[in-house]
Amino acid sequence: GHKSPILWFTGLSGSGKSTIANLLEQNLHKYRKSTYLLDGDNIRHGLNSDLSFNSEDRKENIRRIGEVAKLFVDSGIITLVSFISPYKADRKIVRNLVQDKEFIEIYIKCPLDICEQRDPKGLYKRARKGEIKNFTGISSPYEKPEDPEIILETEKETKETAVDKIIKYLKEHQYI
Ligand code: GGZ
Repeated sequence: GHKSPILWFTGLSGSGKSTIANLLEQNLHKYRKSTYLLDGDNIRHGLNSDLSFNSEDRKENIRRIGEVAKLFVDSGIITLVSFISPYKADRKIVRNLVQDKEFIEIYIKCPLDICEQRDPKGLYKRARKGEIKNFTGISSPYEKPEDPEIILETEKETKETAVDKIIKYLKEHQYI
């Protein structure tokens, strides 16, 4: 089988990245796999607490996260990474940091209007009022992945179905 991969989740705020990544992590533990989840809670509040949401800082955010994810992969841990990561070029840079089969891009696809309706933290509402600048989808771009390994459509499928699809992929490609 393959070495431990980076499972790179990308998508809009409110698309469901963290929900699916968390559920996937629980599921992988049933397969007795070691995992680690990098997300806003443990990175944006710590290592990257000096970074904002302008394009330059988002680029640096993803660069550092990529380097950290690479270290985890070297240690043999399945590394789940959940950030908007809006720029194609930045995701490409991370992909090129590791071996071919070690980067699995998972596009959490969900229309902006649905993400905006969900608005679990009220951030879209604040962005529309201009209280948050550079908000992805509103006042800052999101560049869709062109050729992701996996696409999950969270307005059409449950989180359980989405996780099952990832598990199926990992089995078929002999990661688990
Ligand atoms: C987008 C923002 C912003 C702006 C704060 N734009 O839904 P959330 O709250 O929990 O997830 C979003 C998170 C995005 O941080 P990332 O590190 O994933 O972004 S990136 O990969 O682009 O660097 C959102 C919150 O932070 N948030 N301000 N302006 N999301």
